[in-house]
This record gives sequence, structure tokens and C-alpha cells, in this order.
Amino acid sequence: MHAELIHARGYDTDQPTITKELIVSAQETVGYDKDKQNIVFAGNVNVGKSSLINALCDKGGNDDGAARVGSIQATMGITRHEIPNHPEMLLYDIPGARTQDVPAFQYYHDQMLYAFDTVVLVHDTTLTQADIRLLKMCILSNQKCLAVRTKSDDHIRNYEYDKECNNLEEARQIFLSEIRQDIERCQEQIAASWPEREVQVRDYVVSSRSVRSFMRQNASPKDAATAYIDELDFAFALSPTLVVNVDN
Ligand SMILES: Nc1nc2c(ncn2[C@@H]2O[C@H](COP(=O)(O)OP(=O)(O)OP(=O)(O)O)[C@@H](O)[C@H]2O)c(=O)[nH]1
Ligand SMILES: [Mg+2]
Repeated sequence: MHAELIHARGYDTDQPTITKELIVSAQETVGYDKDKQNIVFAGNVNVGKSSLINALCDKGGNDDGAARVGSIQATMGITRHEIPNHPEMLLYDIPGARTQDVPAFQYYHDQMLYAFDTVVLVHDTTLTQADIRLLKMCILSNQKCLAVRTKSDDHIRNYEYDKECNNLEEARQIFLSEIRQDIERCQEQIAASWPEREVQVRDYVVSSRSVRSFMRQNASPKDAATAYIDELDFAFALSPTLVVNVDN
């Protein structure tokens, strides 16, 4: 990636250009495995990155090797995780960007996100401007990237209260309709930076609870707060191998 290109997109940065050498040295630092798909989960603090990794790997928060979860147990360094029976992938858990104001380039650079094959941007409400800039950094680097909105179970339960719904199902419908509109708005904002070509970053709506259930090959829960939304599509986007033989 070239600094001029970054400047041309309106970013003010005095960070060094990300060269091939820098990528190779970052890959050594993070433990990149060239024979696997190396997927990093990035995003703001406390959005649910570690929970999502634990759900995918079917690990409880207290299990050996689980990603540390919770606002008191913030992720401090980088850790690698494997999904049982899926040695073709490595999931990397990293600390969250501590505030919404951390410049995207700084987080991207500090966490060496350029070292990975895929960047999964985790968020829990709407994409912030910092999230959108981070996704744009990935697009500029020709990296595969996708976004995932987690905690949908919490949101649906909150909607039931906040919107004075008659039941959870009604809350789910309102939540889904509002969130789809918001996703479209964010996608348009990202695409507007590349009028010369079609750019789309998918944004999947899930809860970590439902991802865990999906990975266990359970049918979608009946409860409107935890019934599957984009769990299958999200797993497929990470790797089609994750949804082979799943019939939901
Ligand atoms: N209800 C609900 N809570 C969630 C979900 N995902 C995460 N949480 C909760 O959100 C809190 C933060 O989750 P973490 O997984 O630690 O978040 P993180 O992004 O790894 O945080 P840092 O490592 O500090 O950046 C925890 O209390 C989780 O239990 C979800 O899908 N639904
Ligand atoms: Mg964490």
C-alpha cells in the first residue's frame, strides 16, 4: 500500500508505507502460517471479538486456550485459536481499539493487520467512522475483509423494551428492518470512495451465542432473540468448509 494512495483518500498519516518486507516481518511476529487461512478479528474494545472467536472454536470463557472475554478481562496481546476439525484456518484475537477516536491507520498499523489474509471487523451497533476507515484500509491493501454485527440477542431484547413491542418477535422484525437499512447506508458510504469500481463489504448480523449453536450444528433456536440471522452466511464467508454438511 502506498502512502500517496492513502493521502489521496483523504487520510492524514505520517506512518511509513507498508512494504512487502514489513508484511513479511509482521507475519513472523504474529505467527502467520502460510499453509493456513489467517483471519484476524479487529474492532473497538468490548464489541465481542473474543466471544465470537470462542463461539467459533466452541470454547468456554474459562477453558484453557479460550480467548479472554469481558470488560474486566480485556484482550491484552495477540492470541491464535483453532476451530476443532478445521486446521485449515487460524483465528487471531487482538486487543480492541481503545476509543472510537484511535485513527484507523494507527490501529491498522499498530496491530499489524496488514499481516493477515482476512480482516473481520467486529462491531456491535453501527459501523463507526473509525470502523469504516479501517475497512477502507483493508480494501486499499487488497485484503479480504468483512464486517460482523454481534450481540443481536441483546439488541432484540432491548428493542422489545425500547420500542414498547408486544413481544420479542415484533422486536426482532423491527430490529432487522432497521439494521438492514443501516447496513445499506454504511455500504453506500464505503462504495462512494471507489466510484470507479464496485466495492462491497458484507456486514453480517449475528450473536456469539447463536454462532456457537450454529457451529454445534444445532437447528436455529425457536426464541426470537437467538434464532439465526446471518450465522450461516457469516460462517460461509469465513470459509465455505465451515458449512459443509450443515443443513439449517
Ligand atoms: N448478549 C451478548 N453479549 C455478548 C455477545 N458477544 C459478546 N458479549 C459480551 O460482551 C462483553 C465483551 O465481550 P468480549 O468478547 O470480551 O469483547 P472484545 O471485543 O473481545 O473486548 P476487548 O478484548 O476488550 O477488545 C462480554 O461481557 C460478552 O459476554 C453477544 O453476541 N451477545
Ligand atoms: Mg477480547
